[in-house]
Amino acid sequence: MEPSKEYVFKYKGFYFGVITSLEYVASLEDFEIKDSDIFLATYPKSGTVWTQNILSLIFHEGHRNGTENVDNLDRIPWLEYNLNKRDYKELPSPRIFATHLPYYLVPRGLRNKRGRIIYVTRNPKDVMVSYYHFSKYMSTLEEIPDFNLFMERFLAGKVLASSWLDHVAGWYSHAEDFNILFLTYEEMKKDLRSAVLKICNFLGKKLSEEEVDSVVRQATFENMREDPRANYEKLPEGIVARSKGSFLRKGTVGDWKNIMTVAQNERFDNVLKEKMKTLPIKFIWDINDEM
Ligand code: PPS
Repeated sequence: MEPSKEYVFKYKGFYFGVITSLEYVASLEDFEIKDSDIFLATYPKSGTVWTQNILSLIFHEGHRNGTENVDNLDRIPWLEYNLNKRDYKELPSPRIFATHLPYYLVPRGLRNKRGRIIYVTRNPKDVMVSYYHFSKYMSTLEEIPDFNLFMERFLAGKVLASSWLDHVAGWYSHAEDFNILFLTYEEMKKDLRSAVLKICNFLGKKLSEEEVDSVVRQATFENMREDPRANYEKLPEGIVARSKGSFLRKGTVGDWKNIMTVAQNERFDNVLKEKMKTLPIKFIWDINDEM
C-alpha cells in the first residue's frame, strides 16, 4: 500500500518525487520572498499547466504575440522541482513559480501576506482520473495499471503530493494567512475570460480588451495543445513515455464518468463526500451542473 521509495520520499508528512531532494525541499521554508512574487499552487492535475500558460500570456507580450519562443517551464519554473538548478534569486520580477506544496511547507515569508498566491482546485474525481492516466505517461511516477488500486492509493493519500483533501482543506482553512486568490478548474472551463480577468485583477495587471481576448484564445485546450511553449511536449523520453499519452490529455469536466464504475463511485463518495462538505467550495462534477 505504501508508495514505492523508488519514486517518492516523505518530508513532514508530504510525498515528493525523487527528482528533488529532501535537503532542498526543507530549505524552501527559508526561501526569501519578494513582494512582487507570485505563486501558483495546486494539488497535481488540477489545472496547473493551464494556469501557468495563462500567467505567461498575461505577463509576456512576446508570448501573446508570438515573437518570443520561451518555454513556460522556464518562465514559470517549479519551485520544489528545480531541475535545471537555476538560481531563483536571479529571475526577473515578478518571479512566478508553480508549486504543489501544501500550505505548511511554502516559504515562511508568504505568511506575512508578502507575495501573491493563486490556488486552483478541481473536482477530485476528475483529478484522480487525470492522475491515473498521468502516472502511466510520466516515467518518474509509479505506474499503477489497476484503476481500483490507484483509487485506493489516491483516497489514502499514498501518491505524490499526498492527500487531495488535506491539500485543499489546508490551503482553504489557512487562507487568512496569505494573500491568495482561489479559482476552480471548472469555472475556468465554463468562463475562461472571467477567470483571466479575475487573475489580472488580483495581480494588478491591466490588459486591453484585445490582449485579454488573445490570452483567452491561446489558453483554450485546443490551442494550448498546439503551442510548443505550453504543451510540455519537449519533456524528454525517459521522463515521459510518449506512446502512453500526453500532458494535455482531454481537458474536460466529468471524464471520471467514463472510467469509474457505480461501485467505485460509491466507494469514493463514502470516503470523501462527507469530509468535503467542510470545504467552502461548490464542486462541479459535470459541465452541465449549475455553478
Ligand atoms: S500537473 O502534472 O500537476 O502539472 O497537471 P495539471 O496541469 O495540474 O493538470 C493537468 C490537467 O489539466 C488539463 N489541462 C487543461 N484543461 C482545459 N483547458 C486547458 N487549456 C488545459 N491545459 C491542461 C490537462 O489536460 C489535464 O487534465 P486531463 O483530465 O488529464 O485532460
